[in-house]
Amino acid sequence: MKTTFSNINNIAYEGPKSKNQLAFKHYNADEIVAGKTMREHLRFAVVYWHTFRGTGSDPFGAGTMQRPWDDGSNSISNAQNRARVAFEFISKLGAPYYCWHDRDVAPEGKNLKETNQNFDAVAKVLKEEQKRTGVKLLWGTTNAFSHPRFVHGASTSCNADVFAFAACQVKKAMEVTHELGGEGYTFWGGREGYMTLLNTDMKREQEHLAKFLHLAVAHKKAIGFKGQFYIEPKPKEPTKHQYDSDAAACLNFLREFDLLPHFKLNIETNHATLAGHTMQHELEVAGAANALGSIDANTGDELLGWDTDQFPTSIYLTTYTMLSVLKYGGFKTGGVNFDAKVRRESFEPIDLFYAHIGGMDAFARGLKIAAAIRKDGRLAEFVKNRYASWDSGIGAKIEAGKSSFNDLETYMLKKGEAAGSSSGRQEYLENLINEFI
Ligand code: XLS
Ligand code: NI
Ligand code: NI
Repeated sequence: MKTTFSNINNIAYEGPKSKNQLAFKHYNADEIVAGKTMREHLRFAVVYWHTFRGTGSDPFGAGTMQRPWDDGSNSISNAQNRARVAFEFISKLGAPYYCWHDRDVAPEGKNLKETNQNFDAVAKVLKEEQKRTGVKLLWGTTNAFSHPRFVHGASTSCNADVFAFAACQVKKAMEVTHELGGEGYTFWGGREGYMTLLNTDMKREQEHLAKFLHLAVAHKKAIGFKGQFYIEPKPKEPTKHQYDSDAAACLNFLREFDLLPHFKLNIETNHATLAGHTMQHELEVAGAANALGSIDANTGDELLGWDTDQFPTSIYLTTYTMLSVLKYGGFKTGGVNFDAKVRRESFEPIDLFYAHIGGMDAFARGLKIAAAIRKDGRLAEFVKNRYASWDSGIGAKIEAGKSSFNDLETYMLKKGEAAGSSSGRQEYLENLINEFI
C-alpha cells in the first residue's frame, strides 16, 4: 500500500559514524544507560500542533509548509486522514508518545455540541491508530486561547460565560484523554494573564483560575482519570504578563490555593529563557519542590525575544537538562515532549524527520553524558564537599534547629571571624563538564 511516507524507512540506529541523516547516531532505544533503556529514560513525544497543524505563517507572511496529505479544509475526513498520517510519521520515527490540544485534532463546530461530536469522530481514529501502532498519548490539553471568545482569557476572563465554556472544553478534553489512556493532562495559561492592569482585577482573576483548577481536580476524580496534571509556566506571550509566569510563581500559586498535591510542572526551555532563567534553573526549582513532572523540549534564539520553539540541538542544553532530570529520579509520567516547530523556511515534509531525529539524538547524547558525569562522581562530590561545614559542628546544629541568635552570637564572639571559605571553582567545573562532552 502506498502511504504518505512510503519513501522513508523506519528510522534506525546506525551509530555515531553513520553519515545518514535519516538515521539515529546516538538514540539507540534499547540501549541501557544508568539502569534503564534510553526509550524508558527519554519517553519522547511528538506534538500534534506544530508538527501537523503548523503552517509556517508569521506576522509578516503566509504559511509555507508543504503538507500534501492535508486538503486545507476543516472537514472531519481531512482531520481523520491527517491523524492517520501523523501516526505513520510518529511510528516511523520511533517516538513512543504524542501530545495534542483538542482543537489540533478536530475542528470547532457551530456550537459546543457539534464541536464535541467532531472531537469524538477524530478521537475514534486516534484510538484505532494508537492500537495499530502502539504509540501512546503522553498528555492532552485544551486550546482555550485561539478562538475570539477567549480574547480576555479563559478561566480568568471577565466574562463568566467564557469561564463556563472553557470548563466544558477542559471537561471534554480530559474525558477524551482518559478514553485514549493518556498519562497526563497539561494546563498552559494561554491568555490567562493581562495586557494592562488598568482594566484588570488581578486578585479576582487568580482566584478564578484556582477555582477552575479545583473543578478540574474534582472532575478528574469523578471520571476516575489517574493521569498526572501539569502546569506549564510561561511568563509572557500572548499576554504581557501570564499568571503562570515561572516555576517559582506556579509553585507559590499552587500552594496558596491548596492545589500543590494535584499538580506537577511541565517545564519548557524557551519559556524558561523568556522568564530570564535557564532551563536548568527552572528544573531545579521544580525538582526541589518534588514537582518536576515533564518537559517541553525546544530552544529559543539568543537574539529573538519570543517563543521561537526551535528544535533543541545544543548538547550543553540537553546535558544540563538530563543532569537535573536524573538527579530528581527521572521521568515517571512525563517525558521529553518536542514542543518545537521546523523553521518557516524548512517547508518540506522531510524536514519534520530531520528536526525530530536531531532533537532525539541531542537528548540521547545529553542523557549519556549526564549519566557518565554522575557515574564519575567528581561533580557531585565537589558540591557535597562545598557544604561540608554543615555536616558537623555549628552547621549541623543550625540545620537541626538547635541554635538561636544568642547561641550564634556566643559562638562567633569566641571565634571572632567567619573565615575558611574555599574557591567556587566555576572554571574547573566547566572544564570538568567539557571532559564529557
Ligand atoms: C505555548 C505552549 C503550548 C503548550 C500547550 O507557548 O508551549 O504549546 O505546551 O498548550
Ligand atoms: Ni509547551
Ligand atoms: Ni511554548
